[in-house]
Amino acid sequence: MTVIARRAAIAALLISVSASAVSAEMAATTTPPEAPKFDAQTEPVYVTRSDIYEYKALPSYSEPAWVTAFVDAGKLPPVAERLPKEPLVYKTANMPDGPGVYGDVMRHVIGGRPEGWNFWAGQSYGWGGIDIGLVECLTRTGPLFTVKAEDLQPMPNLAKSWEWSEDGKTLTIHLIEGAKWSDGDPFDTEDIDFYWNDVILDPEVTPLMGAAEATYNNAKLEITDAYTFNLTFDTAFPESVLYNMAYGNFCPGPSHILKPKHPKHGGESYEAFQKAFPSDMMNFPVMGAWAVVEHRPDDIVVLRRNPYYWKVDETGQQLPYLDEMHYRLSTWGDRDVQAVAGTGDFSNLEQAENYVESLKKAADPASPARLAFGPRTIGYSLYPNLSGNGWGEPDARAQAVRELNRNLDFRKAISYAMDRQRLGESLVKGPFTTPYAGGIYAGTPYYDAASTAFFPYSVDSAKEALKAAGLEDTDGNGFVNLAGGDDLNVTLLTQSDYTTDKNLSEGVVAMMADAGVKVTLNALTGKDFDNARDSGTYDWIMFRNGAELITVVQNTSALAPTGPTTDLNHRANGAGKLDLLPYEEEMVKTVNAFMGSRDPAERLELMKTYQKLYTENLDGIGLTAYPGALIVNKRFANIPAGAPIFMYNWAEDNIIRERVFVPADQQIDAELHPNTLPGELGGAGPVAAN
Ligand code: BQZ
Repeated sequence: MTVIARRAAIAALLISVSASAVSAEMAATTTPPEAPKFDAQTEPVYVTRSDIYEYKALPSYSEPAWVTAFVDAGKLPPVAERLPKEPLVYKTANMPDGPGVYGDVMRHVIGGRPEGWNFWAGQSYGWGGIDIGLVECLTRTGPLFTVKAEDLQPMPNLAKSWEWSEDGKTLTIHLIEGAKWSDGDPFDTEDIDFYWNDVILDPEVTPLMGAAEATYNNAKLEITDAYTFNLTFDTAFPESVLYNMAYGNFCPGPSHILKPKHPKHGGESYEAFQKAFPSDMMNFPVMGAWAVVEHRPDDIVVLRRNPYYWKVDETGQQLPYLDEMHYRLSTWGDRDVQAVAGTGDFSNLEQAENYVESLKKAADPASPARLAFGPRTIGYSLYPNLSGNGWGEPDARAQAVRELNRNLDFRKAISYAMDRQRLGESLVKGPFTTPYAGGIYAGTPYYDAASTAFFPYSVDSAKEALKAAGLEDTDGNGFVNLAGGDDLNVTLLTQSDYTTDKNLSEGVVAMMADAGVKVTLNALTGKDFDNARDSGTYDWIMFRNGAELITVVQNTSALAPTGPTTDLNHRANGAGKLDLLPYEEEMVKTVNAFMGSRDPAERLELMKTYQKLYTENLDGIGLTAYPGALIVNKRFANIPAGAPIFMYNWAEDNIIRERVFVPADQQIDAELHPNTLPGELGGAGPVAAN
């Protein structure tokens, strides 16, 4: 060998040695970087739940004058007969602007589309607050952002009160008495019985939200009388179950309408049951403040006040104050644009790409809208599908990816490959975004930095981790190969309705390519995305996290695969089997212990254990977190200070829309069906008094 060749060989050896010496170690995990300071612009006024409302009879009640015309025409009973014995009474002292006046409309803009009204058989109403307003639930959690820590419990709603037995294994629930559906039919335990036996417990029926059968700890339900029922549990005091009776989970439907269409009660089939109330069928009975009276596809959904709504203010005015509600059927991005322009009235500013423009517009004193940032509770994670036993029926390629997903070194490679700072800045520059390790969000009650493992950006470490997972680029084309020689090819499921989801996903594709892994996007819209997510037909998914990683007490069972369908990225296969990894078994034990504990100190420790398990094992790969901003038109009154766009629920629930009003001198003339009420189910829509 010539001298030159020898020197070259030595140099190459030195480089390879130094390279392998340099990359022999993956970068050590750290705690997450300090988030740039970003104070929420407004703080809530902290109160107890009973400061907000109570249930009691008032000496007299009133209604909009145009509704009295229906009573005078014999089309409606007097308002006192339309209300429960003890209506839910919102307290004046908790109303930022006091009792309101009737009239006007809130004009929402949304990116979803209503499929039909059978929420209980899985039909979407299009999100954006439609379902939150139409389906009321046993308890309520949205407004809990204003509740003092020492009183933090779900708020009563259709369930007026509850108590536990001595041994904590029986929960007795008392419904509000005398409330009625928007068509006048009584709300009572007939509705509970149908919801429990013919929705929750019927394996052929899948509600739109919530892994119901696992959120009630396999409880047994027993009806006692028209307004009382018991739930009995195997374990004592599973208090988290009351959180899982809020929006999305225990929101009974109108059994007098649903039951006849259910196959167990004479209905034709499960498919016919699901499709029995199509989105062009008007006046579907609700417990919510407004009912649907018009739906112009891809244009607008219009709702009119529910004359039987079971809530009042302390002066006896039946709520809501607003007579009409609009949902303009557009895009989520357009919701921001219209809210700052004043052609729409509300937006959860959650797509960081729109922040600068929205802030600029809202900063103008003449701006029609108020914009207020809240805490950093919007965050995205990349979740590998962790099922190895067939959830989502993977083909050979997908199965090979899942085997890798179940390998911690492979998940470490993904995490090391993520330049989270750059991902965040690709959405918006400035103090908004912060690298997010995954798991419980920083700045929230159960977060503990010392229990949070953060894998810093390091392409070398990513490559080292891939090698440790048995993956190398054997054909030199820049992408690692599977044993059979093919390039590893991963699909990333992302929601195409949101610019943010697509931008982050494209960032992930580029960064994984730098690390040597080929990723291709599968961008789906709305229900298709939700269906792919829930059926497990994906390798990796880009997901905007749920409430459980913010408050921990909401949807707690979703923190781990505590049941066959509770977890986002690991659900049971067709045979109902969950092939949990050892750390997942530990997470399940920890979450179940948390749900069974009533000791605050113990609960804090359990969540430190959970956070360690989650972030050290990369159950999800956190990417970026940032604050959302609530944009509401300035004409609305009674908007609570510090309302986050998302915490225990979305702002459509948090701001308590039924007690929002517009002062008489600021009302606009935007009602499309003034002085009308919802008509008969299936009828042409709103009806006039005469
Ligand atoms: C808020 C929310 C109210 C669903 C939906 C949508 C669905 C998901 C999620 C959000 C929209 C808005 O979120 O983005 O700001 O108005 O409706 O429900 O993303 O695709 O399935 O979980 O809530």
